[in-house]
Order: sequence, then structure tokens, then C-alpha cells
Amino acid sequence: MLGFPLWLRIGHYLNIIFMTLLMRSGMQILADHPMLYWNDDCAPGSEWIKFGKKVMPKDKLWTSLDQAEAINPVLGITGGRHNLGAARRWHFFTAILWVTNGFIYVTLLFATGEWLRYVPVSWSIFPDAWHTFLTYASFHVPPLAAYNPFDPLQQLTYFIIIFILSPLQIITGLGMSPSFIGRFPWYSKMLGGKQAARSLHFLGFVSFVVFVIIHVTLVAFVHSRTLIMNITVGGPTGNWNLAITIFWLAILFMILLNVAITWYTLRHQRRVQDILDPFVNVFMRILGRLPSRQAYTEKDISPYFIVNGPPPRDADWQTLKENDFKDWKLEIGGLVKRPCSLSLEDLKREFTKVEQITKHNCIQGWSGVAKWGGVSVSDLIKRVEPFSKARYMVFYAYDTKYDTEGVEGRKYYGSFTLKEMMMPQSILAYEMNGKPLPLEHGAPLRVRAESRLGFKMVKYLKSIEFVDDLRTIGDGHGGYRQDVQFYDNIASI
Ligand SMILES: Nc1nc2c(c(=O)[nH]1)N[C@H]1C(S)=C(S)[C@@H](COP(=O)(O)O)O[C@H]1N2
Ligand SMILES: [Mo]
Repeated sequence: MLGFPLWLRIGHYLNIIFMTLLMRSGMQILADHPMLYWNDDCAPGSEWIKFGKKVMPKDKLWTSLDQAEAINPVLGITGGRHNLGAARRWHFFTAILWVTNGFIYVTLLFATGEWLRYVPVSWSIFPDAWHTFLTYASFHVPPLAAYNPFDPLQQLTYFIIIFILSPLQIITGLGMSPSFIGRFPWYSKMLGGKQAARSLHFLGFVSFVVFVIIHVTLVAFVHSRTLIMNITVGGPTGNWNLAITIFWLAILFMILLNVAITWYTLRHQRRVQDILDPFVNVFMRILGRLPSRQAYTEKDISPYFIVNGPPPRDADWQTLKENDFKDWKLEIGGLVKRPCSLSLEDLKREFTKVEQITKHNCIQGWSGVAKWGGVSVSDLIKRVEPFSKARYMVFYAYDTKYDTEGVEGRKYYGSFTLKEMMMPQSILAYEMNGKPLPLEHGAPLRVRAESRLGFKMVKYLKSIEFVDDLRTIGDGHGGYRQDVQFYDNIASI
């Protein structure tokens, strides 16, 4: 006899909680680059849908940060504009809980025989579901007897939600991880590309929203008393007062939890970063171990490549630029036996040139393919001979960052573990698409670490320092965006 055992009711409720958090954090992430594409070049105008009304100027340099839209904190988990670090943190943390809960739920379904409630075992489900649909369409309600425990249309819908739509969200979610698609480009191709994965993930979200609206409407209007009893006290013969009390308390708690998370996160960004990242990092590390093996072809190169992080206004970089960076030198020091200082000429003359055609993945969501030419970081590491206690490389840039109000902040910097930098597609690039690195893309030299998100790849390089601990650098979180915008540091998803 199929009923509503306690574990099923709890699983259902936890699912509601996690779904609300996933949806709100997802919308916040989308607001940071509120355009969706079916192509991975992301040229302005090539999107199939755009939220917000911003139009970028044609005659002056803009960056992807300018494209971010503000979002209401009721919809977005942290609200406002460019609150991406916290949104990602909540999205990934909740995703872990949602998948775990779903996994337990499905396991118990099969262990207890309850799976029969969702999995249709006869093709007659289709004509039967159609019949139910016609009943609703003519503003009639199927009799209670049609529910055992669900009517055919309900059963078919739930089956699709649990066994098709949910796995698809996981599959398309993974299809956006730079580490995963960097290591397995075929996976990305199978989904139609990085942006197709992103678009499909969004359409999956829309399907969930449509489902929730219909589901809630039907519960409210069709045999609602029985359904509410089923999902709270486990059956229609229980205590109605208890059932309706549980029902409203559960909704109240869901709302309060959402408000509390938004409120707390906005006030304690750093604490939320420090508390949640260790959980998320378990998965970030697993994916982060995958070395990039991308080999796109010349014809994949994006005709247009979005910029993020405008060229430095700083006088020292401006002076170097005047002279085509002939006086520029990369200072390498810290925990190394042989510190050195290398000009562009030195880099070209003394190291083997490597080239790679790869896909760039910005944390905001856009992508682009380019050919990068330069020196392999592992060659550089061999040259300077780090001491055995050196664990990280810190990359310092020339650009001072300004906040959205134009207030001057600190200098850009980033870092990697030596392990990450020993990967074959970790290079320092002085060329893009066969030409000297353009000013806005990081001249004269930038990092390319192809299995990571774009913000890790420091442009306008000034110096490199080998260190044993990141906690003493900047605010100690591994980079400018980690310190100031609360981004996560591994950035493999
Ligand atoms: N020095 C410096 N490096 C930087 C940035 C920056 O603002 N300053 N932005 C980062 C971000 S968020 C991204 S997505 C990439 C963008 O590279 P692109 O402008 O060549 O597309 O550079 C990264 N490196
Ligand atoms: Mo970025």
C-alpha cells in the first residue's frame, strides 16, 4: 500500500527548502551576466534572451562588470548588483544538500517499494494522463478515487521532475565547470557548448518554476484537504488541526530561513565565506585536480572577446606602455634559489614558446575562445628553483581597482598552488591570436590557467612571489576578488 511515510514527507519538505535557496542564488548568479546564448563567443547582440535594459557603448571600452544588473533581494539570495561570490557559495552549498537529499529519497523509494508511486509501469500512462488533462481543461476535477496515490497526469509529471529534469540540472550544471569541460571537452560538445549548458540549466529552472506554480495551484484547489493531510500527517484520516498547523508553520519557517540567510550573508560576507567554503571546496578540489586538455582549432576562435578588468590607469604601467613595454621586466622572487628579472625579450629568447587554443570561462558566465602564446609556467618554475617549502605563486598586477562608484581601491593580484601552475596548460601569455597581447587583454603579460575561472588569470603582470602561506598576502584569501568580492579561491566550478 503506497502511503506517505515520514521519510517521504521530510524529504519533500527539505526539497522545498533547498529548491528555494537554489532558485534565489541561481537568479542572483544570472543577474551578474543577464544574457543567455547558444554560442560560446558571447558577442553582444548574439544572446537569445537578455534580462534588464543595459546597452553597452560602442565608442568606449566597457567590461563585463558593466553588464551586471541589480536584482531584488526577494528574488536574488543576496540582492543588489554583483554580489556573486556569496550567491555562488549558497548555490553550490545548497546543491550539495539538494543532491544528497534527492539521492537518499530515491534510494528509499526503491528500498521500500514506494517507487511505484512515481514510475509508470504501463504505456497506458500516456492516454490516461491525457484524459486527466482533458478533465482539468474542461474545469472538472478527477475524483479522489483516481489518486492511488496520484492520478496519471500527476504521476507522469512527478516522474519527469525526479528522474529526468533533476538529473538534467546536474548534468548541465557540471557542463559549466571550467575544470570539467577543460579536461573533457567532448562533454561540453555533447551539450552543445558551455553557453548551451548554461541556457539549458536556465530552461530547467524555468521548468521547475512552472511546475511549482501548477503544483501549488492544484494543491490549493483540488482535494486540498486530503493532499495537505497526506503531506503533513501522512494520510487523510489524521488530525486536520495538526495538519494545517504543520502546513503553515512549515511555510513560515521556509520564509524565515530565506530571510535569515539573506540578512546574515549581507552582513557577514566574510564569515559566510569562511564557514561555507570548506564544504564547497571538497568538490572544488576534486574537479580542480583535472588538468585542462583543450585543443580547439583556429576556426573556433571567437571573433569577439569580452574584456573584464580595464587597462591600468596607473602611471608606471602607462609609462611602460609608451615605450611598447621595452622597459618592462617581470620580477620573480620570494622562496626561490634563483630570483630573476625577465624582459619580454628574455621570455621570448630563453624559453620555448607554447601555444594553446582554449575557452575562457568568466565567473560571471560568459565565455570566449582564443589562441594564447607564451611560456609554460613549469619552465619558469624550473628556472628559479623554488625552495621545498614554497607552496604558492602570487601574481601581482599593475592595475589599481576602482569600485562601482569610482572610488580607488587596492591593486589586483591572484595566486595559484605550485601544483596548479605545473599543469601543462598553465602559461604566461604574451600573445593572443598570434599578435602581441592587446592592452585590454593584459599587456604585456598575463596568466592563462585553463582549468580555472577567468578572474584567477591575472593580467598586466608586474611580479611573481613564491610563498608558503597565503594568509599573509592581502586579506589572506588568495586574491583581490577573493578579498574584496568574496569570491571562492579554487574556482574550478
Ligand atoms: N590585473 C587584472 N587581471 C584580471 C582582471 C583584472 O581586473 N585585473 N580581471 C579578471 C577577470 S574577472 C577575467 S574574466 C579575465 C578577463 O580577461 P580578458 O579581459 O582578457 O577577457 O581577466 C582576469 N584578470
Ligand atoms: Mo571574470
